[in-house]
Amino acid sequence: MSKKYIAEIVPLNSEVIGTKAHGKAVFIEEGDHLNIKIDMFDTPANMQHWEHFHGFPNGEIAQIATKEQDVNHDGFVDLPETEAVSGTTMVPFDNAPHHMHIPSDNYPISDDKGYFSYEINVPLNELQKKFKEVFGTDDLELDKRVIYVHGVPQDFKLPDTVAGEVGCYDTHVTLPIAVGKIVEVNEC
Ligand SMILES: [Cu+2]
Repeated sequence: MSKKYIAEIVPLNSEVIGTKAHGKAVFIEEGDHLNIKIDMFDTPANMQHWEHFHGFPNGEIAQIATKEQDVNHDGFVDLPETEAVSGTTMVPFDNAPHHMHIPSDNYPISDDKGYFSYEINVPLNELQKKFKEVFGTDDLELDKRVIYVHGVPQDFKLPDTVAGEVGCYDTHVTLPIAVGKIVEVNEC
């Protein structure tokens, strides 16, 4: 039996970045594969966008961040500020989600209209095995997760109060631009 999940992805930080990134994700778990399709519109154009699901390893249900999470009131909800409601970065939607290698240049690139379409078929048991190594459980619990899309251009002026460097990647790469709650849908 297959399982299907979707996420309606809504803008975050749009007032300050000047574009309302939005889109949709569809996850279909069937047999030994997880098929993932993400379509994004109106993201900052012509650049790579990190995207992942985030969540709480303890099974708490993640919620999407809103303006409320801008606890230092600098106008930006940065990556560390999302953690209170959304948990931690878990699985990347890059060219190999089952490797769970977060900092990389293997994420999708938006076109000159800010659109990108991402699709991948992930070997589910490999992803579950890696997920267990990192988080101690092989249950992805997609219905308790949220999806984030990140990234503004390097020349975009971000205040020094914006945090969230990951490895050698700076806050332009990790700034959240859109977020969506993943929900299971019953198709019968
Ligand atoms: Cu993320």
